[in-house]
This record gives sequence, structure tokens and C-alpha cells, in this order.
Amino acid sequence: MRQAGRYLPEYREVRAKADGFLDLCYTPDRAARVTLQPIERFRPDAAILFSDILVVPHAIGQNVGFVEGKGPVLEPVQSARDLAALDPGRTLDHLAPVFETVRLVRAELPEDVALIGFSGAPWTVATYMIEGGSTRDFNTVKSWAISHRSEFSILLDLLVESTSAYLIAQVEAGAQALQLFDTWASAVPAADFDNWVCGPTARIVAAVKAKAPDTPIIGFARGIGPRLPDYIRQTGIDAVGLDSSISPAEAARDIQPICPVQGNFDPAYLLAGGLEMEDAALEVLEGLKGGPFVFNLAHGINKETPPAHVERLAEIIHNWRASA
Ligand code: 1CP
Repeated sequence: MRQAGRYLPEYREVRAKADGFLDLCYTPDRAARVTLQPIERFRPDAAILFSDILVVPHAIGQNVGFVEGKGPVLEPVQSARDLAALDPGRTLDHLAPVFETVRLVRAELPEDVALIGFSGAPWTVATYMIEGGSTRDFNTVKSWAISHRSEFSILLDLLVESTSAYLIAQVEAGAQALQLFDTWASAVPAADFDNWVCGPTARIVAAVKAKAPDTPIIGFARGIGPRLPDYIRQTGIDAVGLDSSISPAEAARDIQPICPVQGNFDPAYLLAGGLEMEDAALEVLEGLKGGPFVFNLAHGINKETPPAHVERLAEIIHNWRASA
């Protein structure tokens, strides 16, 4: 999940010098610096590359901007003609600065700290491409996908192609694990889940595995609860990211026998801090310790989070591991 970001004063300082958020993503020395900042402060076992899931639509030719106080704004894809203007062949050239960031980060990270690369999964990226930004109800993307089935499947295919190339190039540049974010998977109707979520993700996993068979891939399909075992089996991911709607006991019973889990500490506890945070962190650690797991947040860190809370959480985890 997000490690860098606006909760850190040193991030805000670098961010203020960049000409907007995308410029920060495409400026390797700055992007590398903000990737490394939380590592220096908190000493986690892995770093996540600083970039965004929306660099992929930008790379294939869509207009993408990040507006202060509003979030992402994209010129929405509405027709077959808009689709025809997108070209996954541009991915690697456009995203060359991200690969340079990966090389810079890998060169500076301590050897025992892994670097995780990432991308959005096709469904989640498509929601932004068709809605033109963030949405609460997903009405536009869902009704478009249903009434333009063949166009929507072309869009998913373009994203599979571009995302596969992007992730393989991250591994070639030095990423040691990959995470696919399907943050909005819970908005998909059950009848379309295989076609919009599992299928495209499975094809990306297969393409990456063909080139980089030893690189673990973590799938994060947020909010899909009972569909998780099916998602894991159909996609071929190596580990699964869990949101906080699943209890550690449920994860231990239903998910860890199938694959390693990552999660699932609710960032609201991190924001709140104090003894509530400490107890909840121990509950995750104790609940998942019977099987393979990576302690992580259940989704992105809130920008008001005091860095001292993150420091305390890291200390709790490090102490727990030392005494385990
Ligand atoms: O101005 C800023 O500094 C913007 C805040 C920010 C940051 C720090 C955005 C805008 N993106 C990021 C970086 C980012 N995004 C990372 C890098 C790792 C790190 O920070 O340590 C990662 C992994 C992401 C992934 C991402 N971007 C997701 C999936 C993960 C999740 O949180 O569920 C999504 C949905 C996005 C889209 C996005 N990026 C940014 C915004 C404001 C949004 C829209 C979110 C929404 O629709 O609610």
C-alpha cells in the first residue's frame, strides 16, 4: 500500500518543487527520493515504487491530469473512436522515467529491503478512463461496459497488453515483486466478475510469468470477500492483499491455506494511534502468524496520519517479530 505521500513533511517538500503530481512520477531522482523517504524513517522490509496507477492510461495516449484538491481528471473514453486513439505500443517509451526510478531506488536500497513494483488492474484503471476521474457509484463505467461489450473488451485487452509490458519492464529494471491494485473490484456485478476482473488479471499474470517466472505477484482486489478464493485460483497470483473487512481469523481459516496474505491493518487505526492501534496491530500479527503473511495496511495511508503513529506501529511489528 502507499508508504510515501502527504503525511510526510519531507514528501510535501519534494512534491512542492515538482510541476504537479505526474511530473513527480516522471522525474526519476525525485520519485526515487520519495520512494526511499519512508524506508529511511520506518525501516520496513519492502519499499513500494512511487508512481501511480494512472500513468498507464497516460502512456497509451489519454489525457490525464491531477487537479489539486480534486484528484485525477481524464478526458473520458466514450466511443470506439476514442479507443482507436489509444496505443499500448507507446507504453515502454513513455514510462522510461519510471524504469529509471526503479534502477535508482534499487541501487540505493539496503540489500535486504525488497522493492515492489505495481500497476492498476485493468478494471480499476478502466473505471478512471471511462468515468473521467474518481467516482462513488461507477454508473458511467458499468453502463458503458454493459451496453458496449465489445468495445469494453477491447479496452481491457489494450490495458492487459500495456500493463504486462509495464510490469515486465519494472522487473527488468530491478523490481523484485509486483502488486496489481484492483481497488474497485467490489463494484463489478457478479455476472461480469470473471470477464472484467479475473480474466484480464490472469492474462497479465501469465504474461509476466512467461518472462519473469520467479517474481511474486500480489493481487489486491478490494472488497470482494467471499469471491477471494475464486479470484486467487483463477488469476494465478502468488499472494493476495486483504482489505480490513476480513478478520485475521477468517483469513487464517479461508485464505492462508490457499496462498500467502498481505494486510490487513485498517489505516483508520493508524490515524487514531494509541492503545487501540497497538491492540489492533497485535490482533493482525497473532491472527495471521499460523500461515505465511506480510503485515501491511489494508489500503492507502490517510494524509492526516501523524508520522509518529507509523513509527510506533513499525516498532510494535519489529518487537513482535524479534520475540516470535
Ligand atoms: O498530490 C499527491 O501527492 C497525491 C496523492 C497520491 C499519491 C501519494 C496519488 C494520487 N497517488 C499517489 C501514489 C500512489 N498511488 C502509489 C505509490 C506508492 C506510495 O505512495 O508509497 C500507489 C501504489 C498508488 C496506487 C493508486 N493510485 C491506487 C490503488 C491503491 C489504493 O489506494 O487503493 C489508486 C486507486 C490510485 C488513483 C489515485 N491516485 C491519486 C489519487 C488522488 C487517486 C484517486 C483515488 C480515488 O479515486 O479515490
